[in-house]
Amino acid sequence: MAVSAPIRNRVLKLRAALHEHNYRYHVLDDPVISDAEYDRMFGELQDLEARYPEFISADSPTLRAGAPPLKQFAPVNHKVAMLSLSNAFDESDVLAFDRRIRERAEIEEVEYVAEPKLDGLAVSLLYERGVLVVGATRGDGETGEDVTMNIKTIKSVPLRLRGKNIPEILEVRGEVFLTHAGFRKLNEDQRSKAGKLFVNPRNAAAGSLRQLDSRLTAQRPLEIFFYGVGRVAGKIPVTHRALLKAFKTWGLRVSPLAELVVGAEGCIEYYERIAKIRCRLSYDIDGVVYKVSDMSLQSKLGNISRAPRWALAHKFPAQEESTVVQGIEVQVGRTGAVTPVARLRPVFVGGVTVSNATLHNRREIERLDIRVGDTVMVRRAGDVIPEVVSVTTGKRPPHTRRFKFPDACPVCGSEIVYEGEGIVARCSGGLYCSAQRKESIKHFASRRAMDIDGLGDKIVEQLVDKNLVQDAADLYSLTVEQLVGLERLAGKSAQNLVESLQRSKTTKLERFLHALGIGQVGETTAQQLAAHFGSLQAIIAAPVDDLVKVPDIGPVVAASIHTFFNQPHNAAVIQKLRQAGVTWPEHSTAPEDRGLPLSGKIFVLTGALSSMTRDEASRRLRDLGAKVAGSVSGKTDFVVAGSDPGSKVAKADRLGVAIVGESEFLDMIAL
Ligand code: D41
Repeated sequence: MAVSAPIRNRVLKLRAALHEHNYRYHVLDDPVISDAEYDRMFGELQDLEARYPEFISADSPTLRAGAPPLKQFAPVNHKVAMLSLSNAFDESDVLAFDRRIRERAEIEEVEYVAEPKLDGLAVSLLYERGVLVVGATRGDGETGEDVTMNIKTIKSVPLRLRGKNIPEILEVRGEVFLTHAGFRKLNEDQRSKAGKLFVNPRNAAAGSLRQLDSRLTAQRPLEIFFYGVGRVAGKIPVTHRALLKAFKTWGLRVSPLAELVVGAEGCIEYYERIAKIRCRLSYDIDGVVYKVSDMSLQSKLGNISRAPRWALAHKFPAQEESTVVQGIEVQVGRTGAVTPVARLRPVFVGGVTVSNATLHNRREIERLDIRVGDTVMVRRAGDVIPEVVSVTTGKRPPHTRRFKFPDACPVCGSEIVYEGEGIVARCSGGLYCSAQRKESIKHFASRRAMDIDGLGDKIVEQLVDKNLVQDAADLYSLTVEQLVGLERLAGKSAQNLVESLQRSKTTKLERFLHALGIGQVGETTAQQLAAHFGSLQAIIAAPVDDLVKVPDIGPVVAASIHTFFNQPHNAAVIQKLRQAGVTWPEHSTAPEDRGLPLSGKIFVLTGALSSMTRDEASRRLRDLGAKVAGSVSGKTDFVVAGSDPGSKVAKADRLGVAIVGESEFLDMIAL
């Protein structure tokens, strides 16, 4: 008995401290101790609870490590039903929603809280006197499953609420989800254990939450945002907006993107704004939700069937749809990479009609075991290339055959060689392969390279097939007479093409470099090379040691550039282009020598800025003499972190690179 008082005090102290640090980390995003210190305190508490079981409690942070497995989940009756949301698919649905509310309430203008609609799982958490007692899934809205042990492993879930004015009984609702990074990490772990891979973050979150062994759930990086209440005994604020504020003070995480908007117009403006940043968020959302903020108006409006009249989910175009594989082919790219593609029955997904999807590589084909005739899920998110995420094997027709990756290039017949642990297939034909020649000429002519107006893909293909051009330089000796014979080129457009070829000869060094199609050198690297060296001669002459001084250029890219300029046939094509009259202004000194305020400084931008786009921020920085790199390295001087930044901040932190927020950044560019 004599020992127990100091031990009890220590246990309580550790628990209180761990709760506090957890809140600072997950809700305020402002930790004051290191992860290692946290782990040490956590370990000490675990140890004490194991030795003195009388001090174990239902709100102990140690419960986050999980508990021994259950046989099954117990059912939980939702005393206040978990309603669903009515959906809107276009503006007219939003206008009708707002009109109905104005008419029923007889008011001019309605205030809504708008927030992103997370693509996760709805859950309900019951707090009694501030302590988490039950966590349940939504189920059918009436009855869910008791997943309390699993919910307790989610680090951003408070096991005990903090602050003042906490209702005696408070049931809160929220969405459990995984970030993209968390999803990737989970699948990597699964792969290394030869476990089952999840098709998307939502399925992975669902699988993790419905784990009978909560010690496994504890390993999964689940997160939560809270957005509403169920049963309440006690007082809560009278507007939804104030409720979300109270949530935050109680330690319940809410979406940082939630905001008050006015009328249908405010809703639609919000929708468009979120749609623009959707692809930059670190988690999946499938729309936005509008909720009447005034809670007395909410109760006046009531429900229609299973959905409240005062809330609306305004959906984004689906990013995943199902369709049927009509064929599987391989394509040969500019650098010889052989990529399998699925030809699909056209399907509307992510706002466009998709009829081809990449299958990435041989390993992906093996993983999916995709076959002609299969029903598949296709995904198109943001501006990324559509891809096949999964095969619905249950719908596979009889007599399908496994796809066999070819051994020879389907275009030139050269042997296919494998790189990168046998995953990346490459045609060994080089410029003997007409597919590679066609692609490199298309790239040369493209808008962001030499910008040759009127030289479409179909024309390039004919020029190569008819042997009128062998390489990009041959384009400049084409005559109107040669061109008029081609399909899609009547007299006038042949004339126009010759003129635009002439026009393209006066260009910029960065465009020319980009057009050459040097391995690993995209538009940004081309710009950085041009800015750093000022002339083509200087770049050709630069040893690898000088090339790596350019932002974003590491040893691999430097070696690729160096090798490119040392190939006799590349040197010959460059000479032929210059003789044909391709020219650009050259600087003898690089711009960084001009003594601008941020000369020589290397910046990396991450996350969204509220005052300007990233492009605009880059331009402002360049105007001030700074360089803007795409990835963080030891050479980086500053990382500018906007909202919802990515892994770059963590990397900067690791490398000791200065991280500045938006206001600091604005100060820097206002110099
Ligand atoms: O982010 C979400 N997925 C989300 C779901 C949200 N932000 N708000 C929601 N609000 C509600 C009401 C208005 C009914 C409280 C919801 C959901 N419901 C919901 N999630 C799954 C079913 C219903």
